[in-house]
Amino acid sequence: MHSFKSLCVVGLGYIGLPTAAVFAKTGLQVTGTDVNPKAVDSINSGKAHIVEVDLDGLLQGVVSNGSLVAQNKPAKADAFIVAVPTPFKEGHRADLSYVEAATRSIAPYVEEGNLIVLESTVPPGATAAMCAWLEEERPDLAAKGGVGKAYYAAHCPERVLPGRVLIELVQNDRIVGGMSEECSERAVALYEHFVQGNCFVTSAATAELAKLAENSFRDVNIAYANELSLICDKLDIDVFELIELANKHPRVNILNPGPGVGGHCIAVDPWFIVDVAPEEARLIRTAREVNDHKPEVVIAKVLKAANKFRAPKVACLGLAFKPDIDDLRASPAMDITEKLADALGAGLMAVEPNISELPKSLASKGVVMCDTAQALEEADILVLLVDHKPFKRIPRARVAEKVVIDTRGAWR
Ligand code: SAJ
Repeated sequence: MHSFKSLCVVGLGYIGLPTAAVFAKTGLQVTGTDVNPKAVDSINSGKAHIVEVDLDGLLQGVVSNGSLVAQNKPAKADAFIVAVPTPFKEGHRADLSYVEAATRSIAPYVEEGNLIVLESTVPPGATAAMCAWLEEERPDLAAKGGVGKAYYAAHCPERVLPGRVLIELVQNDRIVGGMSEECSERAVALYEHFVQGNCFVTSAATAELAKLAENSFRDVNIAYANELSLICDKLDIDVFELIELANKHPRVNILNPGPGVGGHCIAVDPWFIVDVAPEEARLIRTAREVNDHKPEVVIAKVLKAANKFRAPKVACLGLAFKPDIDDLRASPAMDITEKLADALGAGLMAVEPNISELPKSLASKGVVMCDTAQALEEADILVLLVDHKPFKRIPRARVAEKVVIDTRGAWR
C-alpha cells in the first residue's frame, strides 16, 4: 500500500480547486498553486473565485484548519496533480503550453518516488510528453530509470459535470492510465482517498483517448438532435414533439437540440481526435461543424422575424452556456446575443438571472440588461437561448402574444 501525506495541485480552476479541497478534506496536506494572484488570495481567505455548488463551505473548512494552502509556486509533496487548461490553438490543435509550463514549474520540487498525475484533457501521447519535459528539466531522474522507476506518472481524466462537481468527484468511476502498471497502482491508491466509484486501470494513451471519446459521444449525439431541428424547420414540424415521440421507442434516446454547444469541453475535445486522425474522424468532425453552425441558424431566424417590425424590440433570454449556471464562457447564447446586437443596433434586451452585471462585450454594443418581467412587458420578439428554471416557469399565457423563438423547447 502506498501512502500519501501531501499533495501539490497545479491549476486551481473549475477542476483543480474542488479536487484540492476534497483531498484536503481527507486529511492530506495540500498545496494549491495558481498563476492568478487574485485566485490565490481569494482561496486563502476561504472563498472560491469560481461558482460551484457547496464549494465555498468546503473551502472555508479546509483553509481554516490549514490543510489547504494556496500559493503562486509549487511545493514539495508526495504527489502532484496537474489540472491546467488545454484550449485549442490555430487549426484546432491542442495547446499543451500550460501543461508544459506546469510540468516545468514542478520539476525542481519532484523527489524520487513521487507520483505525478495529469488530469487536464489532452490528446493521446501528452502524458508521455509530460514525462519527457520533466526528465529534460531533471536529467538526474532520467538517469535513475525515469518514469516507472525514479518517479511515477499517470493520466486520470476528470469527468465531473459543472454544477455537480463535488458530488460527481466522489461518486463517478475514474479511468487511471499509468505509464506503467506500478504507476497506475500508485495513482489508484491516491484517488482511493475519496473516490467511491471504481478506478479502472489502463494505459495512459487509452485513458487520454477515452476522455476525448466521452465528450465526442455527447457532441455527436447533440449534433444529431441539432441536425433534426434543421430538418424539422424545413418541413415545418415541431422538433421537440418529434423527439419526444421518437424517444418513446425503448432503444432511442435523442438529446435536446439547442442554440449550439458551449463550454470548454464538449466543443473543444472532439477536435483533438480530429487532429490526431483527420482521415478517420469524419463523423466527429461533421458533428462539430453541425453544432458550430447552429448559432447562425438562430440568428437568421431572429432577423427574419425582426424584419416584420418597423422598430423591433428583441429580448434574449439566457446568456450562460447551459441551464442554471453563471458560466458565460464559450456560450452560444453570448455569441448569438453579440451578433444580434451588431445587426439590430442598441437597445437589444438581455436577461440572465444568474449574473449581476452585463459582460463588457455586450454593454459596449448598447445591449440593455433587464429582468424577465421587463422583457415580457416590452419585447415584440422573445429569443429563449437557455432553459434556466425561472424561464421555464413563465406562464405560457404571458408569451402568447409575442413572436417566440424558443431554441430549447422550454415553452412547449
Ligand atoms: N447541450 C445541448 N443539448 C443537450 C445537452 C447539452 O445542446 O441535450 C449543450 C449544453 O447546452 C451546453 C453543451 O451542450 O452548451 C455542453 O453541456 P453538457 O451539460 O453536455 O456538458 P459540460 O460541458 O457541462 O460537461 C461535459 C460532461 N461530459 C459528458 O457528459 C460526456 C462532463 O462529464 C465532463 O467532465 C465535462 O464535459 C468536461 O470537463 O470534460
